[in-house]
Amino acid sequence: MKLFNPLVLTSLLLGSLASAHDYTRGDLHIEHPWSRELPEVAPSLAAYFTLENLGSSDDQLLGASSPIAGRVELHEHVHVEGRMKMQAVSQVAVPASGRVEFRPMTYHVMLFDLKQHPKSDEVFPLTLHFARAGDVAIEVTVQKEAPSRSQNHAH
Ligand SMILES: [Cu+2]
Repeated sequence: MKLFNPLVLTSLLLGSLASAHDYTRGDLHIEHPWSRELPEVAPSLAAYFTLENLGSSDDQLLGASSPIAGRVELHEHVHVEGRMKMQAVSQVAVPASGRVEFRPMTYHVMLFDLKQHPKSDEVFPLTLHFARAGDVAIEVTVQKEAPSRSQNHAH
């Protein structure tokens, strides 16, 4: 007798939602949060999205948290002596009428001490902490490849 596996169903449903998704809180718009699928042994993972501030007041992303990670940091990539390395930053400015891209080789949210390794087409919760907009809960879609530009700006 074959039992239907509810995990498969969940994954199919999430898969159909895995195209562009976005969030709005006040003047703040968060586009298509995503993360690349990584092997189980990966010690950390990175989350990416685009922040758009449609208002006339500056905001700052101060940090983030997730139930799947023991520690979450905001990171940027910098050139140091001709090599790219990443380093933690205490905040990322989201200026009025401005747009900040979190994508590979620029800003990213870095999750450490992982309690789960989400697979492609699954989502995991992430809460972004903003100085003005407050806490915004989003879901990060895990995908095998980086989203295309058109997917990123599908709205
Ligand atoms: Cu990093």
